[in-house]
Amino acid sequence: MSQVIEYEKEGDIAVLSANNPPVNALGVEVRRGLMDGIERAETEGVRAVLIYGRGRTYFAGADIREFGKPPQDPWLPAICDRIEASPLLVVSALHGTALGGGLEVALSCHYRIAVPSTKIGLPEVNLGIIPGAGGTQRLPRVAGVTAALDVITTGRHVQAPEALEMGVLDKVQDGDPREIGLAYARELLAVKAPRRPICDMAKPTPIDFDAAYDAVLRKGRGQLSPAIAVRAVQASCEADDFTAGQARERELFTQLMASDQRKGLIHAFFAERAVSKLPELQGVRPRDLHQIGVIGGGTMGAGIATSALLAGLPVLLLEMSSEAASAAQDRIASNLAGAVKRGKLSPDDQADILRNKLSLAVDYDALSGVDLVIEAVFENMEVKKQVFARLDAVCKKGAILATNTSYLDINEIAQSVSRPHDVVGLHFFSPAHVMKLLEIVVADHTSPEVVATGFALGKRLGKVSVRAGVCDGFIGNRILSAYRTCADHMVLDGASPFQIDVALTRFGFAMGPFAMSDLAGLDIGWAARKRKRAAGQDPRARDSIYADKLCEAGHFGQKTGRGYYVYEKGKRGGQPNPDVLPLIEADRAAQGISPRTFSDEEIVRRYMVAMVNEAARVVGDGVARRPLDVDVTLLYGYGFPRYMGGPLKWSDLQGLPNVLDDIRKWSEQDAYFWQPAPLLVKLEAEDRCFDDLNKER
Ligand code: 3H9
Repeated sequence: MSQVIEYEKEGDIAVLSANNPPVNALGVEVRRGLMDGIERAETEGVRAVLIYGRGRTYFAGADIREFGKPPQDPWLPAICDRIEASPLLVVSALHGTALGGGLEVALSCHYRIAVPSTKIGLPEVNLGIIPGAGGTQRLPRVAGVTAALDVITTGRHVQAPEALEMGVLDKVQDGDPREIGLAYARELLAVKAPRRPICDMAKPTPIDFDAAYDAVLRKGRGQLSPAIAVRAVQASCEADDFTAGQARERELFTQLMASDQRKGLIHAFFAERAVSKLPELQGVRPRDLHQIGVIGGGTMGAGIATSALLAGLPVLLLEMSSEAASAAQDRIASNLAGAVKRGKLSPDDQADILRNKLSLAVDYDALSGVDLVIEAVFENMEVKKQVFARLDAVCKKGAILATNTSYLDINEIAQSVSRPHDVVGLHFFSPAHVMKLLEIVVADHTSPEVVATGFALGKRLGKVSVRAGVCDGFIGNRILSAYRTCADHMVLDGASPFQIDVALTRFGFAMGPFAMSDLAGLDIGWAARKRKRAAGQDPRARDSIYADKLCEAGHFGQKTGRGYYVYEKGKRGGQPNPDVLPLIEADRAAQGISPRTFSDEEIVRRYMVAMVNEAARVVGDGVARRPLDVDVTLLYGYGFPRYMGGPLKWSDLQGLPNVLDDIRKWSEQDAYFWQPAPLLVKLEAEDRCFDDLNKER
């Protein structure tokens, strides 16, 4: 018998228990074990079979690591059909997460019982595929088309009580999965409950599938799998019989399995789990965090404080005056009210947080007891240094001193304290209580224990944390600066900001770069440009002043109601600002540029290639440890379409030599901007790609 599926007999019930940690994924050995177990039970004269998972969960799905490799028999769909066709009564007892192929195995059993904390779901669309072992045919038969489409196209996890209401579960009961499963099987045998194969149930009632397809496609912003899932569910209503529906599911599943979107999404799945695995942190114990301090209660500081409070961490917030402290408290209260509205926090917990977990102070001495303090003050080196010198004086030994700077040199900040090993960058993204990305910026002297504490804090706050090195903009903003510059060049040469935004959102970005600048505040880019010009730019670098003109007129984007777009109060999004094109035309005229037309394809290609080129430099310089660190940063902080896996996965899928060809071609017009990153040239020469580096590091 297989190692990962254990076979036992309990009276006239055969028990098949899965033991394939960590999540009982349905790899080939598990599938063989299930097939053998069912066959053996049928020859041993038992009356029923119980299937359950040992450890933390029932089957959490097919083994994703097998995707893209040659399939190995027996296939999961065959196992599901075999279980369903068994003449014995087959029962599954669920706990943990019964997801994807796991739920499909459960649906092929005749009865399902689960402990109340169980979550079920068919999250395949999040991996760029659809359920491929009968899920799109069986779920609509038990739950109806509307509920099945909701579960399959969103991939959401459904709690056991809701799954019971849907008809997916037959019983929910507290207890040990094996015990409740055995008791339920005995109960069913005692009442001579019939076998109940879902494949024999009537076809579900159809809905308007074309409308559902269009709605899901629009919502997916270019992601195909949820829309294709609609077509598979449609087959459960329209195919001649269950087998024909399964065949349609298989055809669509196979088509998606071969797609780049599947490759991108699976890369994203493993990359986001790999980012926190750093060899230098193996065995390093993070410091304990009982209370954290936040300096500055503006949008960023209040967001960071909210994030910590929502995670149950007491926060002491320092402001310059009691008026400013009270304004910060209002901001936090409003953030928490948003969390209540979204169902993430109960009103009682909200009141408790404001009463007992949040403290306000105007005096640095109040920070003497905190374990970690994050400053979110004005983005200016001198101001930051003063803050750090004061923290150095008041904070207890072992307290971590963190800066939320987006660009500034953390090594220089660390020089202003007597304990540079305790200094780290914790770069949150606005709004900090919503955005999932946290860059943990490691300076020259930051100790591994401090880095490990940063990662532990990120995990506690529910963030995806990425390690970054010190440079202007770290991983994300440094790359942003390059592709944003490329967009500015295209504007100078003839594209409009509005065309660029539309081309990129059609491509799949959550927002175009100009709408994004309006959201972030045009003053940020303005300050960065002034800093760069003051530091002295290379004379070969192209510059533009049309954006400065907007700022000089006091237009900073959404916060002032006017930027590239004009924003009307109460309305979502903005309309193109009519002042922008004349400013651009003036800039072109002053530089003697005759504008040309750009196709949307060229806009997207230049933007993406500029992103890849800078990302390759960031990896080459060691600012990002691996290409996957860049990918995760762009996915979680910059609205990069997840189904493309991140810019460096996109580059691998495009073919690195093709990306380099474009850079070389464009460098004929602008040899300064389009210098190929040395790492790209090296990988091309070695006939390797970014994924090879991911595997090595
Ligand atoms: C499918 O089923 C297709 C079928 O319809 C048709 C087939 C024909 N495979 O997330 P965690 C690893 S598609 C392999 O940190 P958590 C994961 O990489 C599948 N490995 O834990 C990690 O490894 P490591 C549908 C998997 O408690 C470790 O397990 N199912 C798989 O935060 C722990 O994972 C899904 O999409 C897998 N399926 O969350 C479910 N799943 O320690 C995907 C996990 O080396 N999984 N690993 O980094 C999840 O959503 C979460 O992992 C889960 C646990 C909620 C289960």
